[in-house]
Amino acid sequence: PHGLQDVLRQLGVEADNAAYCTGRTWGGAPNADRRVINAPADGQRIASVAFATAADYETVVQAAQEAFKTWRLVPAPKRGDIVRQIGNKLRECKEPLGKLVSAEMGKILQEGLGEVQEMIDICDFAVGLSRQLHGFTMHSERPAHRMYDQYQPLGVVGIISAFNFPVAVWAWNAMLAAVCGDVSIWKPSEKTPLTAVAVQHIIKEVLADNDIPEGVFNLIIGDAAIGAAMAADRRVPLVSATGSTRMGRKVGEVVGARLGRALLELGGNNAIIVTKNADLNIAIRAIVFGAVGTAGQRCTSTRRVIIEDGIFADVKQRLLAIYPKLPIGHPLQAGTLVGPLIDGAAVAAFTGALAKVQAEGGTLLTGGEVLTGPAYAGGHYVRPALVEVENHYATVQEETFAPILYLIRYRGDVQNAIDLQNDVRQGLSSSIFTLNMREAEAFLAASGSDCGIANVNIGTSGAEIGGAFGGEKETGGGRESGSDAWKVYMRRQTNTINYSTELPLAQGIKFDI
Ligand code: UN1
Repeated sequence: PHGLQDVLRQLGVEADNAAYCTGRTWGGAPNADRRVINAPADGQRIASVAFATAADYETVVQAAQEAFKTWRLVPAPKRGDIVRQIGNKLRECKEPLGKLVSAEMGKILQEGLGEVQEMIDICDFAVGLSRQLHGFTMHSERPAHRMYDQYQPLGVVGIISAFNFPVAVWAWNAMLAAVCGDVSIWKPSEKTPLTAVAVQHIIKEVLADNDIPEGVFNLIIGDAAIGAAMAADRRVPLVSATGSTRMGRKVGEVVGARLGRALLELGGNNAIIVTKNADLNIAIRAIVFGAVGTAGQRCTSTRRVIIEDGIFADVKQRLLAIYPKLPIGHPLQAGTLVGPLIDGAAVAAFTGALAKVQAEGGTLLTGGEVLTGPAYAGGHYVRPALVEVENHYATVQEETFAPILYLIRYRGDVQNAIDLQNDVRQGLSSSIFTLNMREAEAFLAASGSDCGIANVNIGTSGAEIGGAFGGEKETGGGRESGSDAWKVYMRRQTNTINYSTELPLAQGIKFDI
């Protein structure tokens, strides 16, 4: 159905032997545990994938370490040229890869294509970066001395990615790591390994064309045990993990215990503030895309809308006019805006959160049904829910990875809205809709939003790759993608060079021998 077998063929993925890891092509150990990947849209089998063992992990790390020895010496702009070729291949494969993302993850085709575009964009960004990677120069206090700092490749970077952005978030990490002279080991979500296999085939071709060892980009498909091994492994100086706060806390603790670096991009509880000075036409568009786009499964999805009392009823009515008409259906079907959730557990989390929030006093305004019937057979479809709540409810304080939007009222000054928006444990993305300059600046001030992303008249989701991406508090503190996020992928070194015939000591210390 939907030509998926053609898509797999175009991408070089064998439906019954989809496996790939490391430096050497790997079809899966003969006794490998094989998992069947079913489409979240209709339960149809897409392919089966071999899972790696602890021994496979060892092979992968060794291939990565070996490749690092040569890759770190390749001039950065030449590394950038490899990334440029990967970006070009992704341009050629945008259509089938976007379709596979959509089929395997369940996001609508437009968003699947958007995700591949995000990969292409980060490739372009990384190519430019490969001629930069700047350090500073400083003036030495000593005569005929020179000081500067330089950034050197770090080593093996472990990348643990989540199902919801099965390929883009890997690209943010792997492409920056590559131009920085690092090699990477990718452990994709066990829910979405096929897109990873497809991407690895693309990479493999580029590496072969350029005589670069395959170990520069490694893929290992496995379960949480592989992620745990990576977190504990001193040969992996940086582990970048995207996913739930629960997962990230474990990774962060284990990496921290060995004083390694962890780049964590975890849960959000993102809010949009709507003041009486908002342009409601654009605010409503942003709220709906943020809340129901990707069926509420982005870490940047809008979970809360904090609305000024005087316009609360109006905003609620406008949302109530849209929600019941949202086209929910197969993600590859033209016209669909809301696809399925990833699996049955996600549906259970959705219904569980709705039951709990109502028990706490929340009012379900619309939606919340689990959809059944022929159009939804075999899939994990729900109707996005709108719930009127108070911010302090335990359920509202949690991130539920599903399309539930909480409407919250604020009274008085915009600072009251900002305080509510900050009053959660997570700190990823936030926005305010207002045409009033004082309100906008209050939101961006030191006493404003405490999130890693704070937008004005733009929703919480759909960030461009050029900015640093990540958040504070339980979101984990890491920054990926644009701006100077590359620095975490390199080791920093301060160099002082003496070209005089004397050895003056710093701080004017006399030490005559
Ligand atoms: C994620 O959900 O993990 O800003 C990443 C956005 C996308 C990336 C989301 N560019 O919504």
